[in-house]
Amino acid sequence: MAGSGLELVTPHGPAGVAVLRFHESTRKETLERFGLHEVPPGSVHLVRPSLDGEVLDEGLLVACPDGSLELHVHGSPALVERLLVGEPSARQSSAGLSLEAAALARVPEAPCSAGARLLLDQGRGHLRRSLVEILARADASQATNLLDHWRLQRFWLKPVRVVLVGEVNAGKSTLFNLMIGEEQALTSSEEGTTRDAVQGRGSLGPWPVEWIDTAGERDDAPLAVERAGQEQARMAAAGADLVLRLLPMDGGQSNHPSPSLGSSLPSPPEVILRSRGEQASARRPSPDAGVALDVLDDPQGARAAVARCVLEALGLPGDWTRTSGQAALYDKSQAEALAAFLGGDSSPLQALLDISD
Ligand SMILES: Nc1nc2c(ncn2[C@@H]2O[C@H](COP(=O)(O)OP(=O)(O)OP(=O)(O)O)[C@@H](O)[C@H]2O)c(=O)[nH]1
Ligand SMILES: [Mg+2]
Repeated sequence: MAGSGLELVTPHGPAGVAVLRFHESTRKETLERFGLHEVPPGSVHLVRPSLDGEVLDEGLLVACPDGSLELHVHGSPALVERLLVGEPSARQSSAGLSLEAAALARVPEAPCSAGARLLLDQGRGHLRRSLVEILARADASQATNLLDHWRLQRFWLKPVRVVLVGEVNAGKSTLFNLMIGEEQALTSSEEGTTRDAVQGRGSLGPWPVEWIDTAGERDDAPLAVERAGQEQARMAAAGADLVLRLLPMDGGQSNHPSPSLGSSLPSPPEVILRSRGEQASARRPSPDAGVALDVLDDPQGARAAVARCVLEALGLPGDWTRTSGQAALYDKSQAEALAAFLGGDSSPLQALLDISD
């Protein structure tokens, strides 16, 4: 696995425990993948590695003093192989690839057809031509235009990640099922029904969305498994693009701690929603206490209200198309290189262009 950023440290073959090491250079994306931000050296975190939406196992992520991260999982060869083969940087490492080849390598991963078309265009050299022009003419407005579009179109390449949090029984799983359009999560009037985070794919207008339902919050969770689920919910929320906090109409606290896990990075934006909206006329909370949803009696209205909240909070238009054959950024490193160019340093941009087929 040399060069892919992930290697098996323990011997191949059946074992009690397998240890996989993520190279220091992939630290940031690895932490994001597990819903974590910065973690102190020597710390250990419970994680659930997943592939294409399926949770593969429960494991421990260890932050090593040298900056690398180790994943300790059960040593089943089948599991280890899936982790190695499925590792995103192993499948689509863009290191050493030209702008065109790296774009084409990502097409199978695109979460929507608009994203696939965007990548195919860059495979035909549109981004290269635009970046060459930007450098030759010191064209700040073309650079700014590409960056403005990246802010939106990045969600065609990696879905918007929306995490539902809130106290037990608030109606998170009911809302989750509504937003993905199927009964994937278990719902019940019993508190503490959801114990593991559940992921499901949906879309809002042109934007693919990864919805994540989580274990509810309560101070006196009786079982360790529920407390682990609550910790997992905090980790998922910290890695979200948007957190939706669901509170019942007739109560609930909106002042829970932010999900930053003590990181110095900013917390994701959070929007308050109120379930059991049918009680709104009887007990109307203050106008700034959140958008009321009547999920059971008016699912369509509730869905539309949540869609509006999400799009507005993230500044995403409800309708967005792109003319084919246009240049577009498709990786954060390209956006960073353009930002450096606008700040007066063109060397990262030049480095992107230096690799050709
Ligand atoms: N009347 C009414 N009931 C609702 C609404 N949304 C959810 N419920 C009911 O509230 C109960 C709890 O819903 P869940 O979706 O399981 O709640 P949860 O937040 O996922 O609960 P935990 O998994 O225990 O944290 C269920 O009986 C739902 O049918 C709503 O808008 N109105
Ligand atoms: Mg639930």
